[in-house]
Amino acid sequence: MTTAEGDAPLAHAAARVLFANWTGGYTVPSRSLYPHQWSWDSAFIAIGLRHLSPRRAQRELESLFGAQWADGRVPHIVFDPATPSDAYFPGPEFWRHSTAAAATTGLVQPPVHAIAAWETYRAAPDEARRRGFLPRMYPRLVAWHAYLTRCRTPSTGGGLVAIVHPWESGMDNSPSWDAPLARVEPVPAGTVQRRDLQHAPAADRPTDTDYGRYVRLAADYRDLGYVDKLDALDFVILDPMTNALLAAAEGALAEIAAEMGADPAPHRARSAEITDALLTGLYDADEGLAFPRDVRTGEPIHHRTVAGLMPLLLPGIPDAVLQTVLQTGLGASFELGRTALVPSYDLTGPAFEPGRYWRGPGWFNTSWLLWRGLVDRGQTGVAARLRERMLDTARRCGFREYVHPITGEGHGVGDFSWTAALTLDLLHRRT
Ligand code: 9WN
Repeated sequence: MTTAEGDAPLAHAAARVLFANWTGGYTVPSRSLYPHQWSWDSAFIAIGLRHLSPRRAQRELESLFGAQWADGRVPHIVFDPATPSDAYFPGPEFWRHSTAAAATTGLVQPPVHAIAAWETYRAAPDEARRRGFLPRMYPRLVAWHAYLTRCRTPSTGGGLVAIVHPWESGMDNSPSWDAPLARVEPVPAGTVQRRDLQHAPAADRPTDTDYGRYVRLAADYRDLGYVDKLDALDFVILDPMTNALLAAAEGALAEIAAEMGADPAPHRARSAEITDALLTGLYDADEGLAFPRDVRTGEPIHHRTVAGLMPLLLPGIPDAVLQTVLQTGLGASFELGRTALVPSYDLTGPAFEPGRYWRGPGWFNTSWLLWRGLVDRGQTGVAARLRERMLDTARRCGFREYVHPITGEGHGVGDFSWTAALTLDLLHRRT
């Protein structure tokens, strides 16, 4: 796989970011704002890194799974012991948990890892076989998905897995979480140390009140010993992106199992099960997209966000659903392929803010996931347009964390790893 000649400067610039953010065993999302290893970031990073160094991409995932808990969960942050513990808040002292490998948080992030492992393997199968990459990763990936199924499936959730904190959605500040968060008492202002505001403008980041609520929820979960007593937690949500990714990741596990001579059938069956549960429990045919469901109230949360388009990732999506969700994506709320990046929140919605963290800006990872879903579902025309817009934006924004969805103006930090990694992947893969 090679990039076209004219794209060489962009490919080199992306590689420079990934090399600068490589720590020796994994890649930090950002040297300033996020100086540790993040779970779903590492999966996206591996997807790009495999084009530069398949071995580093393998190590990226192996290093994350080296901090996997005994119960199978893959922590959302693995703390770098060499980085001062107050460089990021909440740091290791707050979470109070260490595995044999490192101090970690007790939360998780969306399960993109099996997809990343399969793509990483396919970039250099011989090297991967020599290093025993799949035999090492497969049981760990199985244990990770088993944790979600065993511990995160609420009895009233129709078989879907739940998240217990906005940070677990990856779309931390989404308007979808406003109503469930309103039930949460923020910790007193003085207990939150906003390290993030030293690196990004306050207008791009969550408010102090929301931060106080994030910290309260995390402290409550920690004080329960990170035991998933789903009845005792305030924030328990069935999120469409998490579940669509789990269905797609089970599809990737089926490919990995087949490659290793193991039985792929249980993974295909699980993927189909989650797909059915998502279409029954979260998809709204009249609105043309999926909504999260609040397990505490049993009600859907009617905000139109990019997560609602993620049924496009489902390997077994029925054609009628595919066409409907695609029309929603192309419509006024998301303008898919016509904006700089796919907006994280409805362009016409009441809570739309084009510069604030997950309340409107476009992000490379969610846009890439939709691109990838469209390619896999054979929607190559729309996928090609989306890819062109993403590459234009990457050329102009300096690998920023997120951008104004229409103008492409950069927000958040620069030299952000998954922006660089996914740009590189787009350059290497024609639609
Ligand atoms: C909390 C690292 C992470 C991403 C998330 C993004 C942001 C952290 C924060 O940064 O979250 O996990 O401090 O805001 O929302 O998706 O994984 O890049």
